[in-house]
Amino acid sequence: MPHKSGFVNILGNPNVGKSTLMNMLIGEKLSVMTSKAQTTRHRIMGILSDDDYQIVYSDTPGILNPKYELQSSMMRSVESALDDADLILYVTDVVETIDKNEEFLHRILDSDVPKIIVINKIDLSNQEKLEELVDKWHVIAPDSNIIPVSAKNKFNRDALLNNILSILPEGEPYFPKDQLTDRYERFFISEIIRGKILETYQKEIPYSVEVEIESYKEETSIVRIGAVIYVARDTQKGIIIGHKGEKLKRVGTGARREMEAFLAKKVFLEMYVKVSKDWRDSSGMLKKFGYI
Ligand SMILES: Nc1nc2c(ncn2[C@@H]2O[C@H](COP(=O)(O)OP(=O)(O)OP(=O)(O)O)[C@@H](O)[C@H]2O)c(=O)[nH]1
Ligand SMILES: [Mg+2]
Repeated sequence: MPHKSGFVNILGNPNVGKSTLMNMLIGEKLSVMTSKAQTTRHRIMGILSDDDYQIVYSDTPGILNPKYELQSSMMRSVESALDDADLILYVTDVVETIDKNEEFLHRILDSDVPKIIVINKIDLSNQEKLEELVDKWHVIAPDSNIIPVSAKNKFNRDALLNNILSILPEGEPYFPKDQLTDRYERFFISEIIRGKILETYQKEIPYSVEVEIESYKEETSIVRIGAVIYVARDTQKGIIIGHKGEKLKRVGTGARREMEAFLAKKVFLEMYVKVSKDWRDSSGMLKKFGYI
């Protein structure tokens, strides 16, 4: 069998389960998944290799109309994923209405790149409703395959994988076969903390935070990590820390546990909070954080 390889880019509206889907497909918890929209901020590659193929998935931020510079940068990474795809997985779910962000959907449907419509979260639906939804998608995207899945329950993974493989072009691998992603450990460490912040705080806070790993020292039996949590306003600092520092402590404990599982090593984590006024609109700060 000739070797197949290609870029499979995962696109869709916020919160439909793109990151959960990529993690299910590669079998690793790489990309942060939370119940809040706009969890993913960067394009993140997850590579799945076998003897006969290499699939380079890209998880991307959910599609939105940018209101500040950070969101514009998030949308640029979505645009880049439209450009270099061999195959697009357009993820929707059983909850959202089809007309959400129709304009972008039609840009995807009108492009020459092959696409698969992935209907996620079918565990929340029933047979009858799902059939209706699949019928609707057949009308909107007559040239695309439509695969219902439950990324959370790993339901229909094989059907989706086989479909992807049947469309993937022949070619040599792009990356070494044991490579899992294009990002370094530090990135995932900072994402673990950001994920805990998304889970712990409400309203504007999760969207006003960025995490920077200031130091990372690996010793024989422990990894020592120093992290800075940036917020956009003075008042947000107190909210992050919480009464007697309890909230931040909770974030730290949860993050440390997850890091220990990820690194398979004991972790000592130190964090402090810094105000960087309106960093989401500061090109200098966005550059520092790797958005531009
Ligand atoms: N019931 C159910 N929930 C799911 C499924 N897949 C994902 N979710 C949930 O949907 C929410 C969003 O999942 P994410 O994977 O973070 O979604 P996303 O599309 O990456 O979101 P953004 O990065 O914000 O654009 C989380 O609470 C997931 O647990 C599924 O198959 N069934
Ligand atoms: Mg995501």
